[in-house]
Amino acid sequence: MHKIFFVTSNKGKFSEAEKKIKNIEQKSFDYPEIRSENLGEIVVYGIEFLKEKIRKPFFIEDSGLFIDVLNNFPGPFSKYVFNKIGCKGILKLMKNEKNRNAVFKSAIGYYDGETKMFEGICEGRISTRMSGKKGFGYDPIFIPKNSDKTFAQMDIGEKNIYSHRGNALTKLVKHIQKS
Ligand code: ITT
Repeated sequence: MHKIFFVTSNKGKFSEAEKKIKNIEQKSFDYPEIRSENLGEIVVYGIEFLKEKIRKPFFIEDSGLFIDVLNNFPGPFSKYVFNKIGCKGILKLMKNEKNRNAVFKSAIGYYDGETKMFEGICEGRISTRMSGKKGFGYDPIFIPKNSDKTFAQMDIGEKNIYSHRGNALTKLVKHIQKS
């Protein structure tokens, strides 16, 4: 079977995917990301742009952190906000806040001649301080439900069990196995 390309510039995302799908290769290729509250829409647009340019099969993934008390901010702007204010900035915004509920969401679009979408979510909370050195992005401040560790305190295998991306990847793996 052909290698599957994961089109992403994010090494952290790729390492998580590689742990679940052996036959993949990271590919860097810029594609436009539209502004939408809906991650699925962003992904579908990306696939439409890429499908004539990249050898199939390939997939892309869009994800974000949605914080309850901040009206789901930063959501689809998670990367931009992370680059501007980082985990420390989010902790500042959440200072003295009792409601720390947050959700990570992931949408994967897979193209092998037709487009298939797979979504995953991970409920959890924003910690009161940064902990852990693993992972990327908001991992040091996100504690998934049913755990007392941040994602940054977990190795990739453990994070994948809980995470939005791990969840979406499981659905993708099932699809690949049956096709
Ligand atoms: P692509 O090239 O795949 O688009 P990206 O980093 O630009 O990589 P996104 O546009 O999907 O990815 O941005 C999502 C941002 O949300 C990402 O840069 C992180 O800051 C944050 N994020 C998403 N998933 C995360 C996770 O599992 N752990 C920590 N932060 C995460």
